[in-house]
Amino acid sequence: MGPAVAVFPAARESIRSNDSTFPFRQDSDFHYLTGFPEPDALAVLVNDDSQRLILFTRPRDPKQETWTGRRYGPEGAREIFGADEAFPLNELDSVMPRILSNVDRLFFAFGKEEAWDRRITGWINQVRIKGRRGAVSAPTRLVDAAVVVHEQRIRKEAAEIDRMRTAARISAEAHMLAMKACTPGMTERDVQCRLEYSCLSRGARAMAYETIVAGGSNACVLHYVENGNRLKEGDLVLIDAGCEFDNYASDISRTFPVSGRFTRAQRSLYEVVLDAQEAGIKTARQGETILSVHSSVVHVLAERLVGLGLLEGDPERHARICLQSTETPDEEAWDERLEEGEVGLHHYYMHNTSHWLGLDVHDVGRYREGGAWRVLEPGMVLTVEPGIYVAPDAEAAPDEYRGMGIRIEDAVLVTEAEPEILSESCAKSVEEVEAACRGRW
Ligand SMILES: [Mn+2]
Repeated sequence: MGPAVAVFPAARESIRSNDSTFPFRQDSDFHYLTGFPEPDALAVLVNDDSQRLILFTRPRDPKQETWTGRRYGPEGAREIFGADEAFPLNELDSVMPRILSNVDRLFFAFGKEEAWDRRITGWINQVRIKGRRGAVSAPTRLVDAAVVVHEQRIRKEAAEIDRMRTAARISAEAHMLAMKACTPGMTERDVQCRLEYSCLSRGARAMAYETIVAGGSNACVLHYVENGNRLKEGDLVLIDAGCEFDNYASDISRTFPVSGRFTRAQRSLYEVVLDAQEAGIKTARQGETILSVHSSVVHVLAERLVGLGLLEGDPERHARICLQSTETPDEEAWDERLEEGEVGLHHYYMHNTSHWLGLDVHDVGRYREGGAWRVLEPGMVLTVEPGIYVAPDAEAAPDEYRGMGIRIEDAVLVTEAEPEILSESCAKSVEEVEAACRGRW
């Protein structure tokens, strides 16, 4: 195969209004390949006789830097980030056609940002025009660079796992601080602030996603981020929150009593979700799949919800129907269905058990290969996050469980041996959680 070039743009700064911007977060693929933290940069990987990294960056500009912060400039790109060559951004249009000359394959994630699509097409056309005079040839094969990098990102290296462990440890501490701080009468926002304060003061730059603090039946709204209600004595509160450390995400959910002690009913339902989560984590081993993790979870939930009177009939049948509901959203296509008016497990557990975790909270990488769920390998990180959500108006449910939403979530690293729970240090059993609420865990 002939020479190849891959092109990866950094994230842009996005304007909030006038000259203020939203907090900048580097593009994950760009960060993965370069570590370069500035906007308005472009990485070019060249594979011909040599293998080179070329970075285009904003030029040094002392006047501008006084306003918007220091820049590394092309010199810093070479000296600190190991670029073999570096140019100021304003030389892009003159340098890139030269780099793309006599290249066979061009790797680029077309379709993500129109401005880059057009600019790159422009460079290719310039090479083509020159090529008509016979001197050079333009790339003839365009390959989706995103797929290539995403398949690399799904298997984490040791340095990445270290960062993910740190992110998880910081978030675990923050969850326990929230348990300790929480008292009836506080607002969900009060608890959110304490949790995020803890993360940021321990070295995280930002949260990895919007923090969910959901008191009482707000927990039945899966992505509740209003966080504006008051927490009531006797209610549970569900927190789904995780920080980012060095651009790597963590993702933890815990559910605990506002007043620090589970009621009998809360405890029963909590232990169902906990046992299901533990069964899921045990399944997260090499050779298994995200579907088999989900299946372990669903079987425990079905069995135990029949025991509590939230479901009726054969648990095995409920598990089968629930698994169908997550595989095939179209109910008409199921080969087994609920009776008219019958309540199924998917009415209480309507989401999947796992997603990949890495630089992004819902990380990249294929879930299936050729239609089949992909096999778990050492180095992959996935969440295991079962939940049970009993809406306040769930008429078929026993009174005592109505309005309860419980989710328990940890991230798990698949290894050659036992799964490693990255957020292991976070209180989770009933006893641990009640102790953490008293500040004694
Ligand atoms: Mn999650």
